[in-house]
Amino acid sequence: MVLLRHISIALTAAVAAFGSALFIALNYFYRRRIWSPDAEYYMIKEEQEERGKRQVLVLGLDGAGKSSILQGLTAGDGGKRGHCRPTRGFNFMSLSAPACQLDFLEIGGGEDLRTYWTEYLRKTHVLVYVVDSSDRKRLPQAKAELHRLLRLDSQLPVVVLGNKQDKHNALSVSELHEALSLEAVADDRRLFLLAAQLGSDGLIVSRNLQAFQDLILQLV
Ligand SMILES: Nc1nc2c(ncn2[C@@H]2O[C@H](COP(=O)(O)OP(=O)(O)OP(=O)(O)O)[C@@H](O)[C@H]2O)c(=O)[nH]1
Ligand SMILES: [Mg+2]
Repeated sequence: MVLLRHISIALTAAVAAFGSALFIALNYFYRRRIWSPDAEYYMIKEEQEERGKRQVLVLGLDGAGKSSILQGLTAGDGGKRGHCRPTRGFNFMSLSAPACQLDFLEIGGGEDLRTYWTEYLRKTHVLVYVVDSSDRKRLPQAKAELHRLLRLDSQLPVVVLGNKQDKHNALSVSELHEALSLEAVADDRRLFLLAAQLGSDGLIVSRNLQAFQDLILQLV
């Protein structure tokens, strides 16, 4: 009888000790995994930077020419170029530079996809915002979306590409500057507006493609 009581006490103590250890272990495990947006933000950016990768987010209204520009960036190096279908999600392209790898990520510009844009801002080193310079009717919308993004991250460097300069009704760079209210952007923001169009052998950016790539590399 006495022996049984000892066994029962020993068992109870063992269960209690095991329970406490489990409780402490679970507590430690979950405390380390509490989600914090800031922590995640810095972790992702640091991880990318450690691996020598920089993310360039490519946004703009549907039809602005984002996918074509990604294709056009590599066309000069023998990359293929052709008609792009509307992006129904994401589109990804990498360029290897001597110092780092540039990961270009396009998110489709359809109205339903624009809600995802902001989620990717935090992982991004440079924003390339593409505007169809000939789509005068939708320029106010393009401007509103751009300024929404600018308000969300006051530090992010931005390159605005005034695309489709080959079209007869395209706004010039100075007209685009005004139409997009870029004079209202804070002076300390690193923001550039460049003219662009697609040529038969790839993307043509004001000055030249190398200057565009060098600019991105300076900003990342
Ligand atoms: N004339 C002219 N057409 C262009 C130029 N750039 C793109 N396009 C055309 O514009 C259309 C839309 O181009 P996309 O690259 O698919 O546009 P997008 O911004 O990726 O559109 P979504 O993926 O729907 O958000 C295509 O028919 C392209 O061939 C340009 O510089 N000049
Ligand atoms: Mg696209």
